[in-house]
Amino acid sequence: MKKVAVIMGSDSDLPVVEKAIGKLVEFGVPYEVHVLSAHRTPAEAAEFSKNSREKGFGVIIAAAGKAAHLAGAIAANTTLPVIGIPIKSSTLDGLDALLSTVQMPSGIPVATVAIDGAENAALLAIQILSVSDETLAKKLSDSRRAASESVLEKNKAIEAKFNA
Ligand code: RP5
Repeated sequence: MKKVAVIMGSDSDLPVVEKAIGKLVEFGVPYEVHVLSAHRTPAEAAEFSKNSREKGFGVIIAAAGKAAHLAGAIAANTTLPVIGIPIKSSTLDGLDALLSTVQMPSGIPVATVAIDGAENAALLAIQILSVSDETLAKKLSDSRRAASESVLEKNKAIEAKFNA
């Protein structure tokens, strides 16, 4: 199976990024985690991206806050799918990171999830890998079914309480 690269702009992003790592672990998807910055280590970030396909990665998740150019800078250097997580790490509550991540020019896409949406970033990465992996596809549909059942159970309890 292809690996998922999880890149964050600073180790201060880890508390959010850990939720993506947790999902990858839950689904048994191989991954690597790195701290690389579009601004502080631009050469290393570009180098990693340029070699990512050859190194066995299938998807890259890039998390950054403030003027969050990391996902875009990575996408500029690879044709692998890149998923951006805007991190809420500034006085602007993550809106700065959201716009910096999502507003890519035509030709260089970044699939951007919600501010701090690390879990969805991992799920999207897993869904991309599941296109060519039946076992992963089955795990995803099982997980969706379990989530639905849990909501239906909660609905039953609420209905019993209020709709006598
Ligand atoms: C961004 O700046 C990082 O992704 C982080 O969200 C934010 C703050 O970084 P630190 O100053 O905490 O290292 O590049």
